[in-house]
Amino acid sequence: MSSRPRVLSGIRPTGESFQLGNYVGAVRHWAAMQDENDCFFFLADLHALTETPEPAKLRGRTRQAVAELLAMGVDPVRSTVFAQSHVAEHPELAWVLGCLTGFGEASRMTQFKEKGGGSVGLFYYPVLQAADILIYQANAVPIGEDQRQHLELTRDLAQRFNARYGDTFVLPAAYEGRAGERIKDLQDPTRKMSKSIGGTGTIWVLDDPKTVTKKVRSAVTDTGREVRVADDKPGITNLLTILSVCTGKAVPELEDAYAGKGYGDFKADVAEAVVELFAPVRERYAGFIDDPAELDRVLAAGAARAREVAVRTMTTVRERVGLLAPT
Ligand code: AQP
Repeated sequence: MSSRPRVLSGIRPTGESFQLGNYVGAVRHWAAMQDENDCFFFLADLHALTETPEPAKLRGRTRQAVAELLAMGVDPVRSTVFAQSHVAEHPELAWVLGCLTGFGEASRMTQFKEKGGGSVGLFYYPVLQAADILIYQANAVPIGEDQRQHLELTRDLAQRFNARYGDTFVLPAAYEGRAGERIKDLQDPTRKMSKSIGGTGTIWVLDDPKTVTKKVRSAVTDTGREVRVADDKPGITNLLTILSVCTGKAVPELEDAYAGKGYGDFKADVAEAVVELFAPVRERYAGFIDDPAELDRVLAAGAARAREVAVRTMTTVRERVGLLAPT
């Protein structure tokens, strides 16, 4: 077994492709943490089902998502890359954990409340998420602020299980060292850029250069002319964050560089920086997507590796909770 800390993270294969925010907030960090950690990265297709996507679309999108992850630097040799639904132990453990979750406890999850209710699947989402993490005995989970409550629930459930049935699960911590940049929608910079919103406010990782340029140029800006971060300038603040991430330059340095210049020049540079950032991703993607058999092989190999760990954990869980072993 690897002595490196085990890190687990997932992403839903929803939308047209991944968007700039997914890259900035998640996948670029995944790519960077592969040497020092034993990484398990999965496509959360079971979680995507809460939105009841078109079946053919979900299937196609899941394979496409693998190609995108590889194009963005996820390496299936160093990391275990798989589809959640290929490891049946995830929903199996979720059931066991659900039996330890209070109805009131699950009802308090703010993400569920924010979505205004919905299916039982959506209600169960955080419990499945806890199973995703605990089944691999993950030490750390790179999460955004919005996922903190779900990680707390995961730790509570692990502790509850361990106290009742004996030490079984590692308690996962939030992965430290992940920058917290949130990318906002270009058309409504008060909300986050999101796959499910789409439209001209979302930059897809696979957008061609012309489309990127058009979207950035028509991004909502604020009154005034100054290129600087401010609470009353959410549009410009967002574009500064994007430029900073793409160029590696700190925001104050960029504010200085654009002092006295108008929004036009600034937006042109932001567009160019995003195009440059994703040009190699688009190129690599074209190579990967042309070979679906290879993508399926990547998923099959990843699922086999993931299953090894998941089956081991689930065998212990079954025994501890008193399920009679099949003969
Ligand atoms: N705008 C964003 N800025 C920074 N990080 C972001 N993430 C998503 N949007 C931004 C991060 O990407 C990962 C994706 O997780 P997900 O696809 O499982 O769900 P999500 O967070 O709900 O992402 P989307 O794009 O908004 O998808 P939909 O529209 O389908 O819900 C997470 O690590 C998230 O923090």
